[in-house]
Amino acid sequence: MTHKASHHVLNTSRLRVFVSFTQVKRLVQKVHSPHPSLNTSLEGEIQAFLTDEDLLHTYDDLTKVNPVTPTTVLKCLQARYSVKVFYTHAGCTLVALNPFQPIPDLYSLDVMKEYHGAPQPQEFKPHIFIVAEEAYRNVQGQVQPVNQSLVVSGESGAGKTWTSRCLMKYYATVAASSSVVKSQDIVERIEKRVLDSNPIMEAFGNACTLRNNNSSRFGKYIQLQLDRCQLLVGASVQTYLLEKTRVACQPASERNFHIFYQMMKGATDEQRKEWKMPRGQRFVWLPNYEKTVDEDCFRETLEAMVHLGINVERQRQIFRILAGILQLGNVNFFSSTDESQPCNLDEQSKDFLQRASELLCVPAEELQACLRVRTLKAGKQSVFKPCSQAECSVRRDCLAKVIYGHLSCNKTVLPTKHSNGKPSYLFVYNKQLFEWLVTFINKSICADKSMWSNFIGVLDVYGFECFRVNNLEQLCINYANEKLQQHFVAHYLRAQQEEYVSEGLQWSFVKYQDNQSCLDLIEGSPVSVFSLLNEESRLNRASDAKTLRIRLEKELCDNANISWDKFSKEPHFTVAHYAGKVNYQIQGMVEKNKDPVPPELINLLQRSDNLLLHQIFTDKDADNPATKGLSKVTVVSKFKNSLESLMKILHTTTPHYTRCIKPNPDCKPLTFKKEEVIMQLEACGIVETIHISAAGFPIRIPFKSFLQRYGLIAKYSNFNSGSHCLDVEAPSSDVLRQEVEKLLSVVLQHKASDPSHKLDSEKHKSWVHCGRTKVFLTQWMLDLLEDQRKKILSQCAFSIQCCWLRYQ
Ligand code: AOV
Ligand code: MG
Repeated sequence: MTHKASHHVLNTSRLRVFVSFTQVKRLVQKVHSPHPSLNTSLEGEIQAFLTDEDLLHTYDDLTKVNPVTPTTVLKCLQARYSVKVFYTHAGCTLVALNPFQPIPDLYSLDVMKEYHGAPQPQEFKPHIFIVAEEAYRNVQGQVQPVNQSLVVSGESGAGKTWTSRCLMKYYATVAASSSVVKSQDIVERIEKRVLDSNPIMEAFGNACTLRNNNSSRFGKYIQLQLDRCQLLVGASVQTYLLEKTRVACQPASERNFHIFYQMMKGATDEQRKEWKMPRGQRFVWLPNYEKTVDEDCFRETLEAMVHLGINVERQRQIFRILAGILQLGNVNFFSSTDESQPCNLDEQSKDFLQRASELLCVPAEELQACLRVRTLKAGKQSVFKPCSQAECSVRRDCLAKVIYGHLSCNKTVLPTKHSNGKPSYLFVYNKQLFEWLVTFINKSICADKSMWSNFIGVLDVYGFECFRVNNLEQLCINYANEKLQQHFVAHYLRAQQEEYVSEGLQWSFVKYQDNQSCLDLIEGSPVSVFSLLNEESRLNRASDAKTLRIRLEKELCDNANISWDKFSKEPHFTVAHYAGKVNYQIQGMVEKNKDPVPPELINLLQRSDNLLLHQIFTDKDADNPATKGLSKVTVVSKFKNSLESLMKILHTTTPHYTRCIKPNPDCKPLTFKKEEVIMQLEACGIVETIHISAAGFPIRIPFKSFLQRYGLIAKYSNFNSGSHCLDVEAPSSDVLRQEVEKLLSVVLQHKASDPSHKLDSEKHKSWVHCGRTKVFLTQWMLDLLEDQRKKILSQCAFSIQCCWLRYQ
């Protein structure tokens, strides 16, 4: 064949031919908009004429892209995005591209039913509902029931919270039980309550940031509790480190938590009066008030509160507290000319302080005194020392944070090492208005342990963040993302490869990026960023930022993940995270880690006439640091411990990973920026995942369990000359292995006899492999086995019925 300019070279995996350009164009158009009269064989022929590039958008699994490189994967995702296909499998993970625009009917009830009802949902177009359904079917596992975790990851604004909501809606629909819960005279179906927990938690825990208008400022792991019939009977929520500094300090161009804006925008005239918020009143702690975001929906939050049983009186107490916080933000202090005297307040500030005191139900003079004067105890005597202007502002902010962040008492017990070497237990308090709500929500939706047998957990944490200025909050957020990445690497990449080798499978190792050294840098022992930060927090030095910077540089210089810009004036350090480099400011980090609360403030709040405030701050427990004042446990220690418990739970479940990708930094609808996407693909190791998955077997079942479940196929199958009973109790792995191989050959023979399926007997080796102790299967092979098992069971049921009728 000679090459002519007017002809086009088509290179497909199936054939390589020369055809005229117009011919190709016509065919391509036909495939892209198939005509009803186009019969399938013609469609098949056309497919054969198309280049790999033309077909890219049809690859529903990235493992089909050939060769798998970051560029080909990127092209495939881009091609799919351009035809509005947002989900693509990447072997064992699902990649979800954010459309940044509602897509009609993508998540409708009918679509849910379709995926739920399908015998093989995997054969349908990739969708988050496939992941949901797979986990749902896995709970009543092929081998044994097992808890499932749906881990949704991705950077800020990628779509994690959206995806988690979709997952929860799916289960609330397909696993709906008829159970109702009654509290506070409200009878509500449990599914509704579970879903209603979202708007409340998002109102109090989400905010508009530079990266996402509805950015989660806390992490959450929600366990959906299922009974033996697989019905949703309850749920429980665990939350992680709320970024409470946002209450009193919002980064430039960002906003405070949604709830404050919802109140301001949705209040009735009567409420405005009660909350002392006249129309037009501006609050310092409500920046970017003009910006409208979809989440400013007060009505929805209120309705959800009612459904969950937060009665009107409780709601009143909550909103008065929130209004009090806002008033506090407008109080300014001015240095006194006489240093021995407390700072002054101008008339306006006095007015706001008065309003705050009324809303928080504490005496105004005492509130003023607490903010301006420090009480020092010297033996039995008290010495009073006026605070500087800066100290007064810190105290004001601290009061706001302690209220928003310490309004509930949620006690966790953590094992610690006692000085005598024996473990002792330390009480850690996560007290937050938010936590109070979470505790309340849990009471409202959690089922009794006797009612549920398994759970499906949905994990949605804050995504990786890199701002111009990053501090302790970003360090914690990015550390959480490192932990999740490690779980992913350990679970899918490392474990899979190691198991192949130990089971004797032919396997060439795929190199992947292990983030252990970054985690060692952050949390390792004996020396790490966290350990040095904790030590500096304990030592209480005046020049903490400077000494911390010197110590970090000296003691962590061996770790390649940390670096410094020698010319920077501000003390800082740079960490090379798996998702990119982040520069952290050291100034203020030690103080944030200590999170100190002046005892005078706690003392004041204990005397509040607001029942909710009073109740929390007068907790009788002697160990309660809210009542004692200073908490000895640092922020990073608490966070590390809570993440470790999360990891323990994740390790006991079967994980399903969804990687959300943010296709452009400006959250523009249907806009795909290659540079943005490729960075995310590389950071999360998607290419390595595809390499391993393409050659891998996601399902592995020990020989004995395999024979116990599928042995009946060999016994009852027509393909077995003379029914063959498999020896499940065979003593050695070798014998069991032979039995498994026999069974597999029966299954494949059976399939080969099916005229609608062409079976390449050589190819079956790529679907199944017997290791030393386990069978390794692709999803396709597992579905085939399940299918045959089901058929045999229904045949058996039919025969039994016939026998019974005859017997009658
Ligand atoms: P995140 O949870 O990953 O960020 P979100 O789930 O809040 O991100 O998604 C950001 C925004 O993208 C949402 O508010 C929606 O407007 C839009 N979006 C996401 N997924 C979809 C979808 N499938 N269809 C339509 N719009 C979508 V952060 O919480 O910041 O890490 O801390
Ligand atoms: Mg989120």
